Amino acid sequence: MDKIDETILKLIEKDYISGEKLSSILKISRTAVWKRIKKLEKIGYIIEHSPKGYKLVKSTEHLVLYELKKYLKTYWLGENYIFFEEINSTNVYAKEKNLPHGTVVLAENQTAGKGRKGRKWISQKGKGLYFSIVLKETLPINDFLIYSLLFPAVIKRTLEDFIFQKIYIKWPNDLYINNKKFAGFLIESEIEGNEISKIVVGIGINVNNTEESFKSIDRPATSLLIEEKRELPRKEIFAKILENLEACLDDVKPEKILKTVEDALLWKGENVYLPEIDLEGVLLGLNKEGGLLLDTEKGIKTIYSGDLTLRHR
Ligand code: BT5
Repeated sequence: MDKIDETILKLIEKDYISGEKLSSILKISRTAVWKRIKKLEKIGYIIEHSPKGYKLVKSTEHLVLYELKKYLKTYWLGENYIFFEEINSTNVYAKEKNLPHGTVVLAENQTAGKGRKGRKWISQKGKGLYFSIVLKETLPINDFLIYSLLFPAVIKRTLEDFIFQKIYIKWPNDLYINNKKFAGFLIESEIEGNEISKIVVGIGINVNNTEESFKSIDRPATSLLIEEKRELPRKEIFAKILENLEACLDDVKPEKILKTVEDALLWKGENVYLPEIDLEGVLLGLNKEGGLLLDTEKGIKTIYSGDLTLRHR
């Protein structure tokens, strides 16, 4: 979409406007007007064609910039916004290109969405939120864990304003409702010396995803729609997420992040297992760096990375 498309939408939003009038206002041919109307319809705008002219009936649900701007109140986060109807992976794109700090890349669909450690993220076109944020800040490597906990903490708090259910955080950064995962984070960084110089935060949230899209997923999965039994407003949710993330990134408060994660920690007090290091123990909570404390047979251990599973004794 470009400025001409946006002008067409503004004009046909209020009243019927003929192709002839649009062509004279925009100084393009009537065929060009028609082609642009067709293009807008293709991205989901519903437009009435009548003898009186064109009239916008319903805006698209797709998160094109024109729609996002109606809700977005950020200063720098998303100022550079890149939208795709479909892409392999927003993280791959954001890593490959030299994009400025605060860029947000969103796709309505991903054909090769990435999870951590070579795993896959399954997308359903137009139903979830699949986006990547580019941050070009220097950060000491030791602060990385807390920094990466900021994203699930803020998104949990934001989403809870839209839903009734409690959201749990499966350390380090999956979001769960009723013991099923509905959001995941892929945080990839570039390191120079002992500092991080670029971070790409990939976020996938099942918003209005339906059950059949989870068929190929090997673990329990859910969406906000399934849990809340109603459709949720993707545009408002997305804008609010960016707004809250920007506020927290401008003023990182480690204690607040830790408290949010600790209060929402999935499986706290339960027996968990980390297969990669063959370690089992009761999940106690977090230490000051955001590491996980486990009460094991060999005493209290702190874990800084890994994938937890629940293990009943
Ligand atoms: C994650 O990895 O959860 C990170 C997901 C990040 C996705 C975003 S979307 C935008 C950006 N662009 C990308 O290409 N990726 C990011 P991990 O913790 O490794 O979990 C992956 C596992 O979650 C899979 O092996 C499945 O078991 C499960 N899974 C896959 N898709 C899912 C979905 N839609 N909902 C719930 N679980 C899913």
